[in-house]
Amino acid sequence: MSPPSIGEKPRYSALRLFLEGLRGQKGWGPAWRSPEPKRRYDAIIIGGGGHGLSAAYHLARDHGLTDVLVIEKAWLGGGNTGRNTTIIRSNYFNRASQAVYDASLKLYEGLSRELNYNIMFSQRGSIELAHSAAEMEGLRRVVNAMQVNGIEASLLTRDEVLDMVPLLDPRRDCRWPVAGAMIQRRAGVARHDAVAWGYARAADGMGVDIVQNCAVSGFRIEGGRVTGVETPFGLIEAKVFGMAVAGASPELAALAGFRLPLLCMTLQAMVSEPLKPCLDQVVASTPNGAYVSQSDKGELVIGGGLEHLPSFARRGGLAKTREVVASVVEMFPSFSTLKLMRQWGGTVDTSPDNSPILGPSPVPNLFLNCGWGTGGFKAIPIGGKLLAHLMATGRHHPLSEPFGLERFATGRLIDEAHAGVAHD
Ligand code: FAD
Ligand code: PYC
Repeated sequence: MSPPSIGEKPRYSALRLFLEGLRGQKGWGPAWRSPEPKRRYDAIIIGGGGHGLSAAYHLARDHGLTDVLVIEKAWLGGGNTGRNTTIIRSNYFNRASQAVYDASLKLYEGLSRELNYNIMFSQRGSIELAHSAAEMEGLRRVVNAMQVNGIEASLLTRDEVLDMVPLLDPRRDCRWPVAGAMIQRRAGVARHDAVAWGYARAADGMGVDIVQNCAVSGFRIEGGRVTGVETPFGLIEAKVFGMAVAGASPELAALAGFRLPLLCMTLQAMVSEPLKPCLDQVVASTPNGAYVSQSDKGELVIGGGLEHLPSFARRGGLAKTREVVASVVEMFPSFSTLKLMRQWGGTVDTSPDNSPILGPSPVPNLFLNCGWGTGGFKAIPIGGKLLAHLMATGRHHPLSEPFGLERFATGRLIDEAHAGVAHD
């Protein structure tokens, strides 16, 4: 059986997998092309992370715009998309945020099938712990706010939590006693690289060009509009541009002549040596500043809060690593014997209200998708869809309307500082 040509939906997948196994997996072709870019496109997206690739996919699929180029400085998904701890949930406080994140969660639920690419979405539930009656009251407010808007979430008693997560320290007099929790059962984790690769393959299949190792180093602006971007291949022109570059957003904005209200900081994560399955949910404690889940390989995937220093170093500091490990071990004493295997960081673009920026930039045909900070992996499906809508129509989709840049002037902020462990 010959390998499917690029973009062709592989049929007979199980048979193909079996046959490839017999011949040592030698028949797989690249999942997307690596074309030399043309001089001119209808649309250019800067940034080949999840949001940029999802936007390219939606431009082609939802709007029939296939003369599209994605330009990536390094490798696809090598930014925060490939560095995050993959938590997908929609337990946010404001109605506008809940609408965006829950639309994204729903898209994730069908994504493996839609892209014909296994993103390994595991809806194992996300538990947010409370350690006191006052913290329980805070969680009750979030659960109420979600239920009012028709989004599933519920409270767990102390006994229910300890039943579900037996490795938590059950003592009432320990440093972080369990008082109860909030659970969103539809929440979970997915394979981050697969999300980027799945979107890349699907977009490529519809004719989108993807170019890696190609940094945008400048904008050509004529008559107040962007007409092209400077790249190692020279100037590449287009009618409309989208920017989805996360931690590089302030730098790119400066090249286009405007400023963004974003601070870039390091968020780190780490994994332990692999263990037999022992933790069935994602467990987070915002008060304690740590969270943990178990990967399919068995490693504990651990993270904590931001390093509150502006930085572009994609490596967390030892002080924060220690703090996070201590927090996890205080909650799960039996994890204290584990070895830490790897630690890394990503540059996250945090906005003043911990909500993303989606909308037109001050340059009319350049549209923004940024400011997701510590929480944008869960939003990749919807973030791309909303950027594509902006680029194709020049107008907001109703879901992105509240997230425009102008909210920092009007004061209509969407405060999500307490929407999770790394969100403040
Ligand atoms: P990126 O994936 O960073 O993609 C941007 C791309 O733009 C990069 O590939 C970069 O190389 C490229 N680029 C930059 N400059 C240029 C240029 N000049 N020219 C061309 N290309 C350029 N979110 C969650 O929802 N759940 C989590 O559990 C979670 N955990 C996290 C844990 C850590 C440690 C980190 C760092 C982040 C975490 N996040 C989480 C946040 C999430 O990873 C990001 O919000 C999300 O991945 C952003 O996706 P993106 O596509 O916008 O950015
Ligand atoms: O968005 O759920 C999240 C998250 C947890 C840690 C970092 N981001």
